Amino acid sequence: MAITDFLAASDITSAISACKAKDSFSPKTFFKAVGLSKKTPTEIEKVFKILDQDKSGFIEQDELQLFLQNFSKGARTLTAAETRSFLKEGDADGDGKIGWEGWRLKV
Ligand SMILES: [Ca+2]
Repeated sequence: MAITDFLAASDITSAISACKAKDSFSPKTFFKAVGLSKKTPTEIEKVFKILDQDKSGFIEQDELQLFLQNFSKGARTLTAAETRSFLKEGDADGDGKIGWEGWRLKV
């Protein structure tokens, strides 16, 4: 299962090019641009599982840093500041990683 199986390639391309500049990434804007905001909870859960590369049940900081590359291999990594603020927004219980609850509310 790849993210491109249920998101339009053209949406992914434009979402990634919209945050090409360092520190211009915003999770909310990205999820909207890529069409994820309109997806069903099941599909949103699938994306969560793809992002959780080591299957720990959480999206940790190192996985978050590679966030964009799950959508497109050639995409840049998130900067330290972007990773930090993304984590802060999705980390509902303050344990330093994003669990399913925080992710679901975020998207
Ligand atoms: Ca993980």
